[in-house]
Amino acid sequence: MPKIDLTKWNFKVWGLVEEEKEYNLDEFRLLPSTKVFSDIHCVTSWSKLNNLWEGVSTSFLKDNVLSEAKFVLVHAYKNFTTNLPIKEFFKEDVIFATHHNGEELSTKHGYPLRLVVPQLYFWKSAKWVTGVEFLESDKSGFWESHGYHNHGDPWTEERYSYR
Ligand SMILES: Nc1nc2c(c(=O)[nH]1)N[C@H]1C(S)=C(S)[C@@H](COP(=O)(O)O)O[C@H]1N2
Ligand SMILES: [Mo]
Repeated sequence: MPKIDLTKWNFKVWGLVEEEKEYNLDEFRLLPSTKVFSDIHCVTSWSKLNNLWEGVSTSFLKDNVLSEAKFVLVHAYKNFTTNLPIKEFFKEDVIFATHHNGEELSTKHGYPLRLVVPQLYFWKSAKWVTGVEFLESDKSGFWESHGYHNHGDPWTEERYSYR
């Protein structure tokens, strides 16, 4: 688990955007919050149903994104990254979560902020998120460049890249 100094915590938005942005924790907490009820599917084959996530919808970034942007690379502490098509990133249930089942995230599960992408395998749900980069062409994230599937749809079992 990363040691995070909350006074220096920053959420950055860069790449194909009209304006690069940075939010400190107080600024991020002022963004409109929402709740999402969803399931977790892990590539190693467990699922955890009925999770209530609370946080900020990815849609708050939409107006700032240039039309050339087609992919998103999500960045987290310790250089963890994960990639997804912009369409998946802006699906309605995708949120930057601060709370799970009514409680603030624990450090182990991504405090102070994690992404939750319920329609894809859980490795795409980056914990300890530090920002998002908008890209024209796809760029593999950490697990995606170590043998996991680039897309990761649990319903068609897109687990590994050799598929
Ligand atoms: N920053 C970061 N996020 C991450 C990971 C990681 O190693 N680092 N692992 C991913 C994987 S493989 C899974 S299964 C889930 C686990 O989330 P949990 O610890 O809340 O169950 O986090 C995902 N997000
Ligand atoms: Mo995982």
